[in-house]
Amino acid sequence: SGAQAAKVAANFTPTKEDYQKVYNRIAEIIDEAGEYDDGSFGPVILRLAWHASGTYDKSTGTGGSNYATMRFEPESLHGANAGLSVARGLMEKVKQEFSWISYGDLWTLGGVAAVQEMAGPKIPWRAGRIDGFAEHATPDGRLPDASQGAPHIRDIFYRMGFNDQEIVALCGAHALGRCHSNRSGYEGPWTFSPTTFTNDFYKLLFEEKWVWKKWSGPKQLEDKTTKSLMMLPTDYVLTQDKSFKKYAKAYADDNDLFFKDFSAAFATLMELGVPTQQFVSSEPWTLKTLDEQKA
Ligand code: ZEM
Repeated sequence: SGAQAAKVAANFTPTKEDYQKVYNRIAEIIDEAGEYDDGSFGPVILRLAWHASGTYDKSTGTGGSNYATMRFEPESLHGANAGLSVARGLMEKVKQEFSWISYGDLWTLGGVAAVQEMAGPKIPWRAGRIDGFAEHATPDGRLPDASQGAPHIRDIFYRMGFNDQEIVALCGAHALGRCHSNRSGYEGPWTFSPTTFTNDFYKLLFEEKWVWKKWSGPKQLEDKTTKSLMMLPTDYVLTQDKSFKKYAKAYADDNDLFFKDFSAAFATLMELGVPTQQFVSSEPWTLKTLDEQKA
């Protein structure tokens, strides 16, 4: 009966295997991008997970991934979130199939799936976020502004609780995806393989000569050799600031170190704003890629 079904649903306690099923569905959708960008929804799904988490303010305990407040206006309309309706729409399809999952868990699991399916490091992940309300939405200005310098980058990421090493590691995500002039105003990809997770972002920063692009758009750099790649002012700062440069160089020289440090910092990012007692397991889970499950 209907009442019985409702009772079963209410008593349903998802296990690691249930979250693996959600992961698998997201992984399939990532590859169903057709003509969209470079044939992958991975980068934009990753960016949703980052913007859902990067609003955290450790001094007030507000923001972060717990309540998935980007579902609400005005946060959904913040300039920094332009274009992320694409990713939220994709995640909504998954939510229709797995209605028991919270939006915060769904979006952060999307970030994990995007990194792993694009050949990145394994990201330990825990379930337990709950859906919040519009009143939990965060004010505009909590996410980084790409036109700014080192002091701004530090203000934003120190507010989340990160240090210089973690900042530089996290920014390596710009190996993936691209800028869209109709979203941020910036244009172009950072690397030649925008759907494969590598340390190429750092390598290119040091190996290419970067010059200011001559155009009517916002100030960005282009590589002098092919003029087909880009760097944001905030990306270039990672080679100019002494402390940032030390880590960027280390990641350019050592892909394993980058993978290890990115994984740790990204796992932390995904948990910002989630009270520890909410997590359903004390030990994080490592979910399998689609490829690993084929074996
Ligand atoms: Zn990004 N990012 N980001 N970023 N980002 C863009 C795209 C992507 C900054 C930023 O302003 C921009 C991190 C850090 C920082 C991704 C992941 C992560 C774009 C282009 C901009 C302007 C948006 C567009 O036009 O579509 C700044 C200033 C950052 C720090 C200083 C961190 C940390 C990330 C994850 C860990 C990803 C995957 C994209 C590509 C999105 C896509 O649609 O292809």
